[in-house]
Amino acid sequence: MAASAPEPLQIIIATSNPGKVRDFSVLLGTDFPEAQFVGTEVIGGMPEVDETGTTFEANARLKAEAVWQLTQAKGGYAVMADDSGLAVDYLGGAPGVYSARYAGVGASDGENRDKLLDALQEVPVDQRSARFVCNLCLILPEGQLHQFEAYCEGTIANKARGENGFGYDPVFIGEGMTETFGECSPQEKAQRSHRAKAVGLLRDFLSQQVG
Ligand code: ITT
Repeated sequence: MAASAPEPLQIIIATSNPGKVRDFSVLLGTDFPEAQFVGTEVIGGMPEVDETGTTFEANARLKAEAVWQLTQAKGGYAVMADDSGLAVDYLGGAPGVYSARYAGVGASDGENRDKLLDALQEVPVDQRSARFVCNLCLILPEGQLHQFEAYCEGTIANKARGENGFGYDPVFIGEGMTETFGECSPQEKAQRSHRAKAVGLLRDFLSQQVG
């Protein structure tokens, strides 16, 4: 009798950010024969997690562990959490892990962007370098933990441009580009973003696990 194909790994994407979900839907759509990605609805929604870490790695782990604990009643799920943000050199790496709450807890993306543009007013283009950071924390059903971190270099624009993406996309110009990520299509962002590169590392890992 022919051996049956292994079941794909079911991976819960542990985020409450709809912008990340949209990015992941472009990035995870193809090329993942080893895995199936599902939302947090399978565990009743994303829990509140206090992001008390001072690194992207620590906060990604806090989120992944909180969701992994909730899967234990059902078993069988892997979990992937994303902690990400923008590090601006002129600001000593700020907003960094505080990117989502740069203008205060509950601040909108627009308020965070305005605060950043204010902080960089009059700063010349050659001092506006920045990078997006993405740390993905994967916890396998049996509890083994793996983390993947990637970066996207760029500069901060003088004003917000474009309606696409989320967060700081309208003020971020990727290296070698003239448009902001807010002016790029989701597919163009997916060719170069920090999240795309981290997903590439995850893809390599998963294919080695199975291969
Ligand atoms: P979850 O914790 O539920 O995933 P969150 O928005 O709180 O959602 P983070 O703590 O990782 O997630 O904060 C990420 C922030 O960094 C996000 O709110 C944006 O402001 C910014 N950011 C991260 N990736 C980005 C991207 O691809 N484009 C624009 N801004 C991004």
